Amino acid sequence: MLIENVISSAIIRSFSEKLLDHLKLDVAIVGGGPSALVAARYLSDAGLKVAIFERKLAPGGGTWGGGMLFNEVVVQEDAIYLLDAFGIRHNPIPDAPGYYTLDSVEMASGLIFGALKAGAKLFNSVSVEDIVFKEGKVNGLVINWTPVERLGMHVDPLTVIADAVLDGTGHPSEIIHLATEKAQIKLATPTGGILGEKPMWVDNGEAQTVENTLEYFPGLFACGMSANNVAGGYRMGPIFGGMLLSGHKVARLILEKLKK
Ligand code: 48F
Repeated sequence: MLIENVISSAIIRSFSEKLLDHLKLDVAIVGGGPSALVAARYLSDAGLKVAIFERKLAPGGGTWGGGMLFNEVVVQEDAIYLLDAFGIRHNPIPDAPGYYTLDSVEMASGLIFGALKAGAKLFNSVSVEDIVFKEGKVNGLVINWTPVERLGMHVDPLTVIADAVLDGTGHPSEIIHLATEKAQIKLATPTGGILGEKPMWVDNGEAQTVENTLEYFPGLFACGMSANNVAGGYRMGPIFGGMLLSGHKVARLILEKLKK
């Protein structure tokens, strides 16, 4: 076989095997932002079959650009153990004990690498456009290529099935939106609906990100800014401890739910 054919057939075969092997999952994660990447790592470490579906070509969500494109972010003391677990370096801020700066590109790439090394699979340039909803339960995701979505091509999607679905889509909470609008799900919030994100209040937002990380409907969990949007939490800008802790918390919640 010519090398040109070897390369093409090897890529097509190994991608197809990967996708086929992940059509039935323990946990289907939507979005490859920081909270979801931490969740993916700990769920995979526990032996679960996990895949992340990320709309963009590059996963990492809102981590790459730091604050206003100054590519540094801040993490506080209580989440430093997670940076250490991923091997991501950090520097203490001299006049703010308990707070650290780190390179946002190292954080993004470190979280991605850590999740993949733990065994999670990542399907990038794939958009989740709907949920599978059968007999009152969220059973999986409806996926399509992002270029198909972006170009508005009339192409039917495919599906993946999962015991748990995690909405890690950040500020818009896209999957929980879909679930409330299309399946008329009542969420575990005071109104049964999405309360909507509040403006910036850093320390409050950081604490609420973790508190709001919950199972909002049987089989449907939210982490990170998605959880804050669902439960009406404050935003916090380029401090990421809450995101990392939210990812670790949701992994524990899902493991407890699936009892694996
Ligand atoms: O928003 P994002 O980074 O998620 P997060 O873990 O972290 C939030 C912070 O980055 C930042 C912040 C911290 O102060 O406020 O915003 O909550 O990443 C969400 C990812 O989900 C992808 C999107 O491209 C991004 O990479 N995404 C969103 N909707 C879909 C999706 C979808 N329908 N299908 C696939 N991916």
